[in-house]
Amino acid sequence: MTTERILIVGAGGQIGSVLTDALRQNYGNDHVIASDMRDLGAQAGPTEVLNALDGNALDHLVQKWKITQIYHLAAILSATGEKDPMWAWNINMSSLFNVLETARNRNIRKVYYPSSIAVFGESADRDLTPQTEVLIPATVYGISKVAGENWAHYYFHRYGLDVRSLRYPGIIGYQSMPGGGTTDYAVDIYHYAVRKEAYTCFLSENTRLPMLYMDDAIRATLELMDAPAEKLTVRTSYNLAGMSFTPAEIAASIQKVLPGFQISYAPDFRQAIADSWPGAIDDSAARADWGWAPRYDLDAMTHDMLSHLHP
Ligand code: AKB
Repeated sequence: MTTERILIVGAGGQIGSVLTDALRQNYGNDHVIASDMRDLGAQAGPTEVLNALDGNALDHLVQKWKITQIYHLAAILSATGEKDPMWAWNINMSSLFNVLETARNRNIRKVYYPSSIAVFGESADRDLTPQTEVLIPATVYGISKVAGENWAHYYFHRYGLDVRSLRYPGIIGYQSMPGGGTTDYAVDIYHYAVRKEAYTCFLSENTRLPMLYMDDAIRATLELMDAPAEKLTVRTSYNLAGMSFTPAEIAASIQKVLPGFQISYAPDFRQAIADSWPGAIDDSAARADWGWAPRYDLDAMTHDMLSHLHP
């Protein structure tokens, strides 16, 4: 019987909702408390309404549920953040500080904080971005993740707080919809395909970006959090890779299963964000330190997505 009690902040989001189910399977429904800004409704385990900007409310929940681990998934993503940079910065940083300070004060055992490929930008190697790279992001989201990674590193070295982090690429899953990212097209496209609708992509056809299937993303997160602390050599955030593809390549993968599927291109402001990101990243540190290996390539993902979404 586990003594762990896990609080998920942002459990209503694309990754948070799937991670909640996975953690409940591992730890038991009552050991995982799902919190979000909005009411999550009836679930298999406890839920709470939490505004992550309210540090006192967070501290109260941690005491109420005798929390031992926090997964902090609430954030404003790349595309939404560009519409109001100061608002996005405030939400992303204030919520992180609330989590880090509560964790430090309440002797939380482990914290999970996702970073992103959005930390990379100007002067990064686009072809296979190394773990240790110059970080000059083009978005406020990326800036907040660079800062967040460094605060995670600081809390680990200064206070011994065991914060762990992954630089997620675009995450694609059938279980939930993304909200406000530049990689969202790669989820939307499957929903259009199963409805037999043509899809107009907001990125140009040859825009290559790193992506990861949801099953792999969840497994990576759980494996990192389960890894022995002494194995972890990266205390900012680990590069994490699965596959890389362009909109034209994902469309071709869908057309192998649904030959009538059609795509056209109308790049908008998100093109500039995508152009600032790498096409592929080098995750050899994650592979060496805690045995990371993705299981899904593009066609395997397409098969799984379409078989789950098919009406
Ligand atoms: C986004 O597109 O903003 C996110 C990310 C890559 O972090 N999906």
